[in-house]
Amino acid sequence: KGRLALVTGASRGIGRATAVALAEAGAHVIALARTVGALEDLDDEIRAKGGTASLVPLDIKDGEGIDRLGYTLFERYGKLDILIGNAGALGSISPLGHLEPKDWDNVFAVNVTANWRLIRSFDPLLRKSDAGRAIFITSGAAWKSTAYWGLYATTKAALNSLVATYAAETVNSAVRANLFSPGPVRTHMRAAAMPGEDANTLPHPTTIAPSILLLASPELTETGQIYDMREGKFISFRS
Ligand code: NJP
Repeated sequence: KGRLALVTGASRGIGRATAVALAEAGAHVIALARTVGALEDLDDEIRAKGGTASLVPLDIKDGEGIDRLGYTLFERYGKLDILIGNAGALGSISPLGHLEPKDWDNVFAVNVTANWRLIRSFDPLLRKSDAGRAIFITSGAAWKSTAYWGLYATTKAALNSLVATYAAETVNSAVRANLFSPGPVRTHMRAAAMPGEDANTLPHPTTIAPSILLLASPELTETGQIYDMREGKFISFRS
């Protein structure tokens, strides 16, 4: 309650459900994505539920835009309590030899570089919170070696390493940084990855969001871990 949360990729899917759940729990949500209409729709839903949000229409690849958001939030609030690095890109599911360099660069920019820019800009604000929480959405693909998933999997493995490093750098502060692995969820990205799959068999994003909120709680002590939604517990990626 009364906490300030930034959610990237808040326009649909897991990010949108998380933004709504945070607002319902009393946080003011800064909702970032590219699609303005979908952000406005999110704002309507949050207001209807008695919550508040600020909308940030931005391409997460715009590093200077992320920096400007950092300055703005610092001036306005002086801190950030919760950072949810959720925005993600899938890229092509193709043999490594068939991937296009443009696709490779784009998926790295969204899944890895943008999350580093978020850490770079928001680490000082998270440290100003009495319980800064950074949560990044990874994927089990990172530690499986599945043919044709190499681009997405490699970016999520890099994200895991990035967040583990951030956790190590903040271990003596009040900041806790963890990864969240949702397993298959009924979203646009999953439908793009697995055309023909019966989406009704998959959990809805609204059933995932409460577990993400657990990682945002001030009582959380773990850091540098992966919370596996399907196992319902933290798994260490050093094991
Ligand atoms: O994806 P989707 P999910 N700049 O496609 C935003 C991971 N995950 O909810 O910009 C700014 O419905 C996009 O907004 P917009 C996955 O890797 C999923 O499934 O308006 N925002 C939208 O809000 C990802 O990290 C599954 O197009 C950008 C959001 O990102 C996270 O969960 C399994 C952007 C994507 O919504 C959320 O994915 C798993 C940009 N350049 C991990 N590019 C699963 N669904 O099964 C995209 O293990 N966005």
